Amino acid sequence: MSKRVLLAKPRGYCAGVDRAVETVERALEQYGAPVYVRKEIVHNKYVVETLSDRGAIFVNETDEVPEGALVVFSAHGVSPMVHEEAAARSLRTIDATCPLVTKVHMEAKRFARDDYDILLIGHEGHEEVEGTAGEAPQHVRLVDTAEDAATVEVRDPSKVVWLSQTTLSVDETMVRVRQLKERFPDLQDPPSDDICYATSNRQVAVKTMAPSCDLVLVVGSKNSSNSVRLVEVALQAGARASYLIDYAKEVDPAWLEGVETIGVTSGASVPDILVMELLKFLEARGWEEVEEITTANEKIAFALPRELRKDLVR
Ligand code: 10G
Ligand code: SF4
Repeated sequence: MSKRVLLAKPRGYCAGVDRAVETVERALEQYGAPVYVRKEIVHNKYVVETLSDRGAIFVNETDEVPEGALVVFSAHGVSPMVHEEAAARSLRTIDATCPLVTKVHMEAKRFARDDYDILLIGHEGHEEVEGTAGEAPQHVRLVDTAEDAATVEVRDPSKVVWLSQTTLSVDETMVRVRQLKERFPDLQDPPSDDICYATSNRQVAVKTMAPSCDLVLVVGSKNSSNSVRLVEVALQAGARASYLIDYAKEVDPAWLEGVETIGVTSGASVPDILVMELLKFLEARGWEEVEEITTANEKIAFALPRELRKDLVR
């Protein structure tokens, strides 16, 4: 049996996550603990635990933050109401919303101003969707399931646009759009792709390797939309099995029985140290050969939030 690992590239941290995690780290250095963070800065257990150990306090809502304290908003974005609530409590805020999420917020605002109905494709209850919808609650209709697409109502079918969450399955989103366009032939496309480069690049990489894999292991947390999508994409693209794990120790030995080729990748919120630990775990069990499958080289990086940069001494 020839055991080998195919390692997807790109995988792991995207530019928005890198910036958000560094924002909390630098805020801790600059202002000292505690630094409050509204919601998980990114949807990764290890990241949240590590930052908590260093003095970050994760809360669900701004009313849990003491008056006048410092709070960081997560990479997934917040609605204007959250900014207002923070201002009402005189909180100092640093907004770590990814600029690519902000771009979608701007689109929502612009189309709402032009009085469009906005069909927002995304997962109900996800923080990003709540933030984007909050920009124009009177104009946004959420489309999550096929049933939503079949039943959603609009005021004027000639003035409708679709936007989306940034971390969806590219293929499934297109299915949803086609479904919507059958009902609303004039449905306008977003001015540019809302599903971001990192989400789509990670899906392309996993799609490329999945047909050769008996098993695809995706490192990522259960509440991480883009990580969960990678498992689905792996299975759709022909992997015989695929699982999402936070840590190498979660690999069930039964998954490895009769397996030769294992694909490994990770979600956009996952530090590469967790992938390296998984490779070590697999190496100890005979999977010593690792081949990287590169489908794109990512060079994008974002500057830290302005509110933080102004205080940093370099
Ligand atoms: O994939 P989701 O949106 O659940 O988030 P994540 O924290 O696991 O990954 C990074 C993506 C974002 C910050 C949303 S734009
Ligand atoms: Fe930004 Fe995309 Fe990363 Fe979300 S997944 S933080 S939109 S780069």
